[in-house]
Amino acid sequence: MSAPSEPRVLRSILGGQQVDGVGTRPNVNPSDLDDVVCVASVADARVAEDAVEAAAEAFPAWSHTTPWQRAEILDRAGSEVLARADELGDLLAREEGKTYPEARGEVVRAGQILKYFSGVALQPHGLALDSVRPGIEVTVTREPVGVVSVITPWNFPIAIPAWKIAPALAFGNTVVFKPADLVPASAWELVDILGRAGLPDGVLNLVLGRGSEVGPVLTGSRRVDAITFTGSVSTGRGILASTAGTGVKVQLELGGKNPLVVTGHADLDVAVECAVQGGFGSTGQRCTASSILVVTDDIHDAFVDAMTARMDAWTVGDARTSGTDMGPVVDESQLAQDRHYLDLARSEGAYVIGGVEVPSATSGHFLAPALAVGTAIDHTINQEEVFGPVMSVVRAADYHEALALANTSTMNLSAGIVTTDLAEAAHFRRNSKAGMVMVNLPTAGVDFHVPFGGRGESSHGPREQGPAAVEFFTVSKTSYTAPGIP
Ligand code: UN1
Repeated sequence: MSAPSEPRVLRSILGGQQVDGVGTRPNVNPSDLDDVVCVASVADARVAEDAVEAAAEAFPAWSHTTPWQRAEILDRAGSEVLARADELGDLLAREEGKTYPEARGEVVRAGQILKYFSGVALQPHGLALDSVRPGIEVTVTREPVGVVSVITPWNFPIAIPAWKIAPALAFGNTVVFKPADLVPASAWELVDILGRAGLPDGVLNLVLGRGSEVGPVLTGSRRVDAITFTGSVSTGRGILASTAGTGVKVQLELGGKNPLVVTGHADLDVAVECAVQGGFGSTGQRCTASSILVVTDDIHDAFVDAMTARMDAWTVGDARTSGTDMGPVVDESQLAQDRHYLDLARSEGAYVIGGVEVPSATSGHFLAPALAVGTAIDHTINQEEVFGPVMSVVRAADYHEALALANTSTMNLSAGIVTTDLAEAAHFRRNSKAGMVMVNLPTAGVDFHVPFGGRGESSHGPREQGPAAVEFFTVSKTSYTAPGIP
C-alpha cells in the first residue's frame, strides 16, 4: 500500500483484473512539471495479447446480451461520469493541461455520449421488406463486428475514448482500449466506471502501454476484428498499410488543417471570438482547431489589429487556476514543434505576433498564443498540422478567392466562415470541401449526436458519432426467407 502522499499506481485492466506491467511511467502535470498525477504501470506486448484474448472470450456472451442490458450499463456509467464532473474535470485538466472549464466540459460531454449511446442501443437499426421476387421476405440486420481495438490520442482524454467505446459496447462488441501514454488517469477512471456500472469481465480491457510495444498487437492480432484510431496522419497511415489485405475494419480520424474564412461582411467581434476560441481553445491542440485564417482584403488590417488586442488580454497559465484562458502545451516535444513552425513561418517571410514563452510560478510548457501574419497558402505553416496555439493569416482579394484558398487544404476536417451575408454563408456551406462546415462558429467544438469526420487525408472509413456510428461498429446481414412449403 502506497503512502497517501505518493502518486497512485494505475495498472492495465484485463478480464476485470488489474495487471502489472513491466515498467513505470510518471504522468506529469504539464502546468507543473513537479506534480506527478499518477504512475502508470506500463504493459508489454504479452499483456496486450492477453487483453485481446480476454475480449475475444467475452464476445460470445456479450454479443448476445439484450439491448436493454447494454443500455442500462451505459446509462449508469454516464450518470456516474456526470455526477463526478468536477473531480474528473480537475483530473483531466491536471494530466492534459486544458483549462478546468474546458476539461469539465469534456467530462460532461463524455457522460452525455454514454447516455446517448445507451439510447442508441434500444433504437431500431434494421430493415424488413418484401423481396422483388414473390413470396420472399428480406431482412437487413446489424450484428456486432467482434473485438474492437480502440486507440485514442492525448488531447481528449475522456471524450474520444467515450465516443469510440460507447458505440462499440452499445452494438455488442468487446473492446481492447489503449489510451495515449500522456493521459492514463482519465482513461483508467472511465474503464473503472464502466466496469462498476455492470460490464462483465473482459468486455472492456484497458492496456496502458507504449504504442510501439502494444500497438502492433492491437492492430495486428488475428483475433481483432476492427480498429478505431484517432491520432497522427503518419501512425494512421501505418495502421492502414499494415492491415491492408487482412480484412480487418479500420476507422481513422487523423489530422486537420482547418481554415476559417473572415469576409468584409463579418461582425469583427464575432470573427475575433471565433478565431481565438477555435485556434487557441484547448491550447490549439485539437484536430478541429482553426489553423489558417483566410481574411479578405477589406477587413484584413482591422481584423489583425483586433486579434492583436484580444491576444494581449489572453491569460496563459496553470490549467486549474481560475481566470486562465489557456493552459500549457502538453509536453516538451509538442512545444518544440510549435516553435519549429513559428521559426519556419518567420524564415518564409511571416511576421509573428505573440508566440513567446510565458514566465510562470510553476515549471510548465507555457507558450503565448501566436499569429503569423503575411503568410502565403503554400508556406509550410499553412501546409502542415501544427497542433498548438498557433494560427496564420492569409490575405484574400475577395470571398471567392478566400473560398478557393480554404479548399486547398488536404486535411479537410472542418472549415468555417464568419459573415453576416446570407448568400456568402450559403455558398460557403455548399462549396466548402471540408467534412464539417461552421458558419459564425469556431471550427472546433462539435456535437455528439451527429456525424464527425473529414475528407482528404483527415479521415478514413465510416464517420464517427451520432447515427453514423452504426456503420463502423456493426456488420450488415441481408437475409432472404421463403415460406418453405410448396
Ligand atoms: C471538438 O472539436 O469538439 O482529436 C472535438 C480531435 C478531434 C476531436 C475534436 N477528434 O481533436
